[in-house]
Amino acid sequence: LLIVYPWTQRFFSSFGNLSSPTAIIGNPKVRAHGKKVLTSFGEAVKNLDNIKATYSKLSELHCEKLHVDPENFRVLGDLKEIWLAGHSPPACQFAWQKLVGVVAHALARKYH
Ligand code: HNI
Repeated sequence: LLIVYPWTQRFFSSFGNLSSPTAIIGNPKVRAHGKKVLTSFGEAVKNLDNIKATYSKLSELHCEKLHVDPENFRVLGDLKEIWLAGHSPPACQFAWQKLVGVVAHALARKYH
């Protein structure tokens, strides 16, 4: 996300050196954050029947504190999908597409 859509770097000014793809890939804060984001996708899978409540605090954070354009949620999901396309069967990619839609919608909830 930070490499393909460099304008997203403005949200991560506290992460230190994001000056090149190598710097981004080697940045421990970026790696730790990526783990947090993927962990939250895991929470979504465990709570599909209660996704809005599960993502309520995160939606508040991204909407009211960070003011992240919700379009970026889908962008992040699409990038992960591109990665998956080279590493998993079509059924897995379809499931991921569905999950990204659910998570992006739940994250964007506080914007409405
Ligand atoms: Ni996001 C923090 C999950 C998309 C910018 N984000 C988080 C945290 C989780 C998370 C989890 C950690 C919260 C905490 O520490 O309490 N973010 C997600 C998920 C998606 C997503 C599941 C997408 C589907 N976040 C985005 C996007 C941007 C974004 C697209 C910006 C372009 N997120 C942030 C920023 C933070 C953040 C900025 C705070 C980082 C920090 O630690 O300062």
